[in-house]
Amino acid sequence: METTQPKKVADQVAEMIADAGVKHIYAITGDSLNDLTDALVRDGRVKFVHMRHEESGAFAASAEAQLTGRLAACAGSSGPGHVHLINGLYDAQRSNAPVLALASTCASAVFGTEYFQETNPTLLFSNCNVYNEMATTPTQVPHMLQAAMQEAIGRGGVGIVGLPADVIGQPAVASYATTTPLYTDRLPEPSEAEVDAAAELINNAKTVAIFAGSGAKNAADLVNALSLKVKAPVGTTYKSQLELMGKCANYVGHMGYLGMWSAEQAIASADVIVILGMNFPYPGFFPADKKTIQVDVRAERLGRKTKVDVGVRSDTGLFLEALLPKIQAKTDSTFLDKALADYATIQAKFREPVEHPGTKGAIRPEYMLSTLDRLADDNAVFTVDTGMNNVWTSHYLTAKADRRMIGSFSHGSMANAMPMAIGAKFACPDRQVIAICGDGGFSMLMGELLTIIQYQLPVKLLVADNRSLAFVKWEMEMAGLKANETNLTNPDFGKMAQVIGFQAETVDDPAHLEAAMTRWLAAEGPALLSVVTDTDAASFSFSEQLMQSAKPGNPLSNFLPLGS
Ligand SMILES: Cc1ncc(C[n+]2csc(CCOP(=O)(O)OP(=O)(O)O)c2C)c(N)n1
Ligand SMILES: [Mg+2]
Repeated sequence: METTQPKKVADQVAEMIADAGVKHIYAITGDSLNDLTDALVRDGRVKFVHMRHEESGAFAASAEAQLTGRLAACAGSSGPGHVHLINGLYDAQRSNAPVLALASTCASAVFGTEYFQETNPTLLFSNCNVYNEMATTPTQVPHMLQAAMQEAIGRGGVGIVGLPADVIGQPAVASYATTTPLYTDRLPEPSEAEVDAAAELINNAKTVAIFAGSGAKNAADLVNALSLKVKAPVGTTYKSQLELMGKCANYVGHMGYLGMWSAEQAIASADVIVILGMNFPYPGFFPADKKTIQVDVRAERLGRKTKVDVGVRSDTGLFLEALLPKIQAKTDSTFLDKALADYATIQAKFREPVEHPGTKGAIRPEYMLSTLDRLADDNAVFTVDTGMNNVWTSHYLTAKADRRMIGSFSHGSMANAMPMAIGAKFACPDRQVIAICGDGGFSMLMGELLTIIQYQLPVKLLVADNRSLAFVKWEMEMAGLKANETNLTNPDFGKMAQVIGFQAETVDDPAHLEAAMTRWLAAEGPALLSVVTDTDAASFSFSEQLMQSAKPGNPLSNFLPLGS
């Protein structure tokens, strides 16, 4: 029996998301969102984080959800307010981050009249959601909100509810749907027949290689056990490398667009490939003439990136627990030794730009990242902008005790690092949170510097000031084009941040980098370090030939430091 209560729809929404365990909603208030803002503040359980750009709010919610595994929320007001959410929501959806997005919009009475700020959120967000509906009556709101939250949690993605201005202020309609969303710990198990089929392939193979994605992060010890038992090299995605490399003795690098040839060659030449919990965004990296086992909690992902011989819908850990007793140990380590030696060759090459850290005005970014790797906390959370920083972080960040790295790994957006650091710091106030920003990405959502100051968030911003869209410059050069329209004219970011209230400095001399970084990491409040890096640095490891033939000034690969 549904009864009308005096409280407003806005109160009901605020209560429901608080009951669902949402801790923060990242948003900018305005017009039709004002009732909700008021209700959230009166309820007091969900903190309203006042961002400077709604896109950043979606990125922040995505980061919080990825770090905690729990629902996070963002909101945008009518028209342009929620239109701004879209890029961050695409990222959350592609990252399987459970995010609730509330899009308030004009009154339902004026839909379709070209009313001021009229947009249709259901159409707008149609390609980046696990649930996407608009309530036009108060009765619908609890049902739609419950469904959006449960879908976001259950399927991992973005649940969207459109809230028109005339609905949000009306009396709420009580409903069973206001129950708290359910998190379920029960994970899918493999069938015995599937495990037997996988075991048979592995036992009959001379050589096996493992490719593990983020879906294997909670089973890293078991991945390691399998790799030790069958002498299999372990490759990862870029996204999962910090989660697995520290626990897998046979780690041979990450694979993908910017990957390492050690991992690619191992996977290309093994008799059997075991793919665990991965959905990296590239096809074409797996040889079709080999036998492949793929394990994923989501059945819909099986066979998406390569031909699969044994497809298993299962949690990786439960699969490996069932598999390991059925596996015969292998004794010949020739294949593994080659892959480990290849990885060691790459690691040795990576030392070159670290030992020759550049010149004044052109600090090698590899040196910057390797210094950061030494100095950052063992449980630091890194957020990484899209661009050359993906190359440097993938080469130089190491796992330590419990580090995490979050980026826009599937959607590939610029400007994600600073807003994600805001969400990460709210989610994990006790951990060191470091945003590794490109100068292009940093300046794209630079208003969030003010959010950081407004909340006095002790996040650490590292800006790689290479005065260019260096990644795109490299793309153009690779394609034989002239690198047009890639230069950036920047201010002294350190001085600029000081004016805003950051403990900040700019360092342009490699000799001073370590001391500056130590001061920056020791800062108690918001801190920014701008590093003037070598705009031409390009040390790639995706091709053995390219890496071995690298030379100074070669735009495709200049591993050897200029002037050495
Ligand atoms: C929102 C968005 N716009 C454009 C691109 C295309 N793009 C990818 S990387 C990149 C350059 C990034 O420059 P910067 O942040 O300075 O990083 P750098 O590569 O110089 O280290 C661009 C323009 C993108 N991925 N996302
Ligand atoms: Mg740049």
